[in-house]
Amino acid sequence: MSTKKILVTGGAGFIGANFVRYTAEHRPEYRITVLDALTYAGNKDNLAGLDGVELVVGDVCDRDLVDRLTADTDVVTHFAAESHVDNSLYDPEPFVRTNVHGTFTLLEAVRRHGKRLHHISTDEVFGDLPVGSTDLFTENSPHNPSSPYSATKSGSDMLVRAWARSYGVHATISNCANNYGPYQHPEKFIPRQVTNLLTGERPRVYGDGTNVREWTHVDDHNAAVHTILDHGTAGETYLIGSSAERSNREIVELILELLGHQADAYDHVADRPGHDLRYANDSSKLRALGWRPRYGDLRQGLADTIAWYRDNQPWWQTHKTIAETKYAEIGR
Ligand code: NAD
Ligand code: TDX
Repeated sequence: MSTKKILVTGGAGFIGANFVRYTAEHRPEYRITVLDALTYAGNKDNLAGLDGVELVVGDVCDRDLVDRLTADTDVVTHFAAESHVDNSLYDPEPFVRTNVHGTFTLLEAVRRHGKRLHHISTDEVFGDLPVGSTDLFTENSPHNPSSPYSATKSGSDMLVRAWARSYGVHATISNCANNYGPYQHPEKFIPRQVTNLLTGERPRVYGDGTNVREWTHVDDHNAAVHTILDHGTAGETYLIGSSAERSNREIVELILELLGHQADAYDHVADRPGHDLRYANDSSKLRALGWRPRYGDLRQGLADTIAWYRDNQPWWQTHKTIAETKYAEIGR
């Protein structure tokens, strides 16, 4: 087995840390270095118990640091981002900096050193689809972002496409739908509702709750990233999605049921400005490379996720208190 070095930006966040854990378990040929600024969303405890993983605390916009780490790796997977739509509406500046300038910094480093890059993105770059339709996003859907978050992720995707085409950078992009699983920050929808119930509060649903999301387990997302690293074509984009579409109301009702509450024991709060209606991906291009979601049963995946939050209150309690203070300021 020949060893390969992999640099994981944002590897102390939700999806990145799960990627590191998945890679350590399933792909022992990789030697892993994490570059993470440990913002409010990053937590070195997410990597606890992993021997041999090097954590470099630093900024993806730091040209010299990124250059040095890129020179010393074979592959870069780029997860680092500001990732929460509500935060982007409140304070967009860090989104422009990290998501756009950070991706630019990394692209210039992989260009200088001729390294392989996989860029992690979101289906939010395509805007939204009507609720009730069967339309799906494809790799050829035009970008039509709604929020500062999705606009800056769209900008980062465009930079990657341009660097691949004009400079021949060996880069691929994936756009995944909503993820769920362990280590997700309690500011996000599913962990917020689960931790509300675990602390005696009621779930809070924006608007009428008819907005639809396609939920993919984080391990399925990360397995897809490895499929693209192994079999993807440079310059190509791949959509990742489980086909498990649910309205926000359906998700909250399922969480309530799994935690033994009445299905209607939740509150509606003010809607998110510009709230995207529905996301759903056609992932047939990725499936042609051999990827399939393993968590076909959303109910079981959610039950496992709820159990993880129940067992790990010290991990989320402080994050939750801070997140709820921010939500109180914006009335949601
Ligand atoms: P997250 O907010 O949980 O983690 C982001 C990580 O990036 C944190 O560890 C943070 O410390 C780090 N980071 C932020 N700014 C940085 C900087 N300037 N330099 C270095 N590190 C920095 O996010 P996540 O949910 O794990 O998302 C990871 C990636 O996946 C993002 O690119 C996001 O756009 C994308 N994505 C997320 C979802 C989802 O449902 N969460 C779905 C599709 C795509
Ligand atoms: O308390 C809440 N109540 C509520 O109804 C919160 C936090 C959210 N919502 C709604 C808004 C969305 O319709 O739930 C849905 C999911 O919300 P988020 O978890 O904030 O996710 P979303 O805005 O869909 O974006 C997520 O998926 C795509 C990630 O945060 C992004 O990083 C990813 O790119």
